[in-house]
Amino acid sequence: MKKSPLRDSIGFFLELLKSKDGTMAEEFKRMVEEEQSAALRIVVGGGTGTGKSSLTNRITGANFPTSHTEPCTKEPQVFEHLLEIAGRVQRLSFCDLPGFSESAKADFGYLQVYLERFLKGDAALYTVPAGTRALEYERMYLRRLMESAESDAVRREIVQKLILVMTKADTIVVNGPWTLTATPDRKVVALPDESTREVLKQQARYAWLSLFEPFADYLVTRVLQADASRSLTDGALSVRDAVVEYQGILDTTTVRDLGLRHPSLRSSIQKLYDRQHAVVCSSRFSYGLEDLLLRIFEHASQSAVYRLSGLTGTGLRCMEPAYADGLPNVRIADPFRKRLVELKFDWLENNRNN
Ligand SMILES: Nc1nc2c(ncn2[C@@H]2O[C@H](COP(=O)(O)OP(=O)(O)OP(=O)(O)O)[C@@H](O)[C@H]2O)c(=O)[nH]1
Ligand SMILES: [Mg+2]
Repeated sequence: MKKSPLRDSIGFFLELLKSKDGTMAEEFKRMVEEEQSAALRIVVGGGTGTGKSSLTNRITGANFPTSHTEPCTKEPQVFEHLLEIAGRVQRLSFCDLPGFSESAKADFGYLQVYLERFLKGDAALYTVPAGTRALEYERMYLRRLMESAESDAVRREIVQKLILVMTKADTIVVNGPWTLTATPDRKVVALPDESTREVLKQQARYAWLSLFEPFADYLVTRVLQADASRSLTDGALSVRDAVVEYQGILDTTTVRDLGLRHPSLRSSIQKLYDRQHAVVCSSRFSYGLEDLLLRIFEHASQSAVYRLSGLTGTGLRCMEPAYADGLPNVRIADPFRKRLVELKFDWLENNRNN
């Protein structure tokens, strides 16, 4: 996506808002329109079989081939998708890459493809499946990718674009199965139970640290806090023009200490820490996909969060009843009678007018 001052600087955005000059307002309008019409370029990389093509298909409606058994995607494949959010259309261009760990020869060939595509993209997803703690190969591939970058500036750019995605969350079941429940508009959503949610969160942190720790020097995590207008610097934490930023890796002790020193920033500091986790999702259960989109938007453009504050109702949170009926290892909660029912969707039909 083309760089624009709006994209680069929230300070500039705020200045424009303050301006009473009509030409500035026109300029602002033009830039917003330009940004809205540009496609966000999202690149999806990771090991073979981690679910990259399935994720791309589920989010965009593409129909890329997937395989239960063998390495499948051999060339980058792009699908452009129009997402309607809060009455506006956002163009999303997803580039699904071949997976690494297929063979040493293939992996070597894909390295240049990864480097080129990651640099062209606005956000680069790096997928690892839930439940995996053997992450050395993922780390090594990332290290190779960084080594093949031509300069420190390029390495920094790659790290800034990376979003770690933990796929196949539905395969994690701790104490009880996932629960399917119906929404008022007769769709179905899947939710993990408390223990599964907690384990997924811990796995998301573990995977994120495993992948990002070697590149901590390049890492900058940012969130917006509209009322944080006063600049400050406290070690690795800084605030400027409503952007709260942390350089490097946050731990829980630092989160607590910073929160005590800067109470007005406490929730932003917690958000920064939450960003330092993989985004947990499941294509099969349509779980976590809106969170992933929001993370992509925030990553790619600070200003985007203003126009995307209404990012719900994309349909990505829900499944069609007929599809959900075929899912294994789930139980169903009847939201109307507040009880668990058997794995059938007749009740959905029976309760259509409730
Ligand atoms: N349980 C579960 N399985 C999934 C999910 N997403 C993908 N899979 C399965 O994982 C396998 C691999 O999926 P693909 O989408 O082909 O994986 P890929 O990363 O594109 O693989 P390559 O093209 O070889 O790199 C298939 O059997 C999918 O059905 C998910 O969210 N949950
Ligand atoms: Mg694939």
